[in-house]
Amino acid sequence: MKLEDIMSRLAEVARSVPIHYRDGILGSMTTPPHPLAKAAFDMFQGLNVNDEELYRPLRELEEEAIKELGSYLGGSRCTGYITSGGSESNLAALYLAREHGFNNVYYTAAAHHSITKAAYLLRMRPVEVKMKEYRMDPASLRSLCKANGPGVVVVTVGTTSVGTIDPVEEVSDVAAECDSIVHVDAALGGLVAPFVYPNRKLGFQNGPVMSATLDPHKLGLAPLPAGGLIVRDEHWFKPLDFKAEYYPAGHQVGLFGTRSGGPVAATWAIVKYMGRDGYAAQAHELMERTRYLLNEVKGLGLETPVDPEVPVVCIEHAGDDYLMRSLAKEGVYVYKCGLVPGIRVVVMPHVTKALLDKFVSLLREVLSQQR
Ligand code: 0PR
Repeated sequence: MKLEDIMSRLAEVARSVPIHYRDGILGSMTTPPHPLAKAAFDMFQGLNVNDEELYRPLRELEEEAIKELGSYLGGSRCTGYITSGGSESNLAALYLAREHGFNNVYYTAAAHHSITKAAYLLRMRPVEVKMKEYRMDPASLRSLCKANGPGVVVVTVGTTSVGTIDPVEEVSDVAAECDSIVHVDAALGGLVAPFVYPNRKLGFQNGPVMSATLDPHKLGLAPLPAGGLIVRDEHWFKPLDFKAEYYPAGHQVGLFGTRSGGPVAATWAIVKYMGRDGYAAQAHELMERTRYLLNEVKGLGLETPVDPEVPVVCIEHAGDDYLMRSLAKEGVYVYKCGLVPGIRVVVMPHVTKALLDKFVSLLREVLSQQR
């Protein structure tokens, strides 16, 4: 194929799909990456972090970035690695739990589907815990773990469907009673909740919490793919350090093989640039916009199943599929909530008040046509 034909086909595809900076992407947990993160990504994209003999300094950047992210969740000696996303982090976390002897996976219906997927892949036993107001019910966990025995309890800080936070402290207390451990899925909420609710202990401050998921490619402003698996300490991480004779260093880190230095360098650069203060300011701004949207939604006579604690707004509606498709025709893209009938908006950094206003007025129009 000729270069110009290749370029024109690529341009055609780019025009035919929605792109954040041009269109109304309101339901996705992705956002345009920061230019600094993109530059760092490009510098190291072609190098394999897993070749530690050659690229040890990249692994050091990775460990620094993980330590910083871990500190937001109350960790002080954290290790881990940059994964391809929340799904890999959750899979790796459950794998660690299993290797340390925990076979039951306690989760709620609001947990991300990557949890039940991981339990299935790892042949672990999923045990569904009841919820109260879309949050894990510690009393239900207590009776289930007394009946089924120890396991890994998965709590979510910022649920995918409705934006709630499981009661991490109470759940950790119950987990301790049951000789169980806790994995915190803070894929999205990890860069919001610690700053907006500084008095809550959402992570490693709780003894049974051994691992957490926190994704740089969601609110971290890193390019895709960049997930974060954060582990309490070296001992817990050990099963992810695999022997690999053919590598000069003789071992490799993580569930998969070659790992690009791009996501690692990008994450390190943006985490150092934003830091605790930068992410805190972003979190407060996003929650402010979230409250604005909640108010507008109420103004339309619509409801949310619960008040969200992170920037995820589920707007209840029985005709969610119709709403989603009608909005998409007008260039505004939302998702369905999943857990309850309704449409979901994620207030990501590119989702400005102007974009929210456009969404609300379109929604008003679509609803009036439906009536
Ligand atoms: N944990 C939680 C709490 C999540 O919300 C997600 C993603 C994951 C884990 C898995 O992360 P990865 O997708 O990085 O593996 N939830 C997003 C969502 O449902 C996934 C997504 C993102 C879907 C962008 C579509 C999309 O365009 O919104």
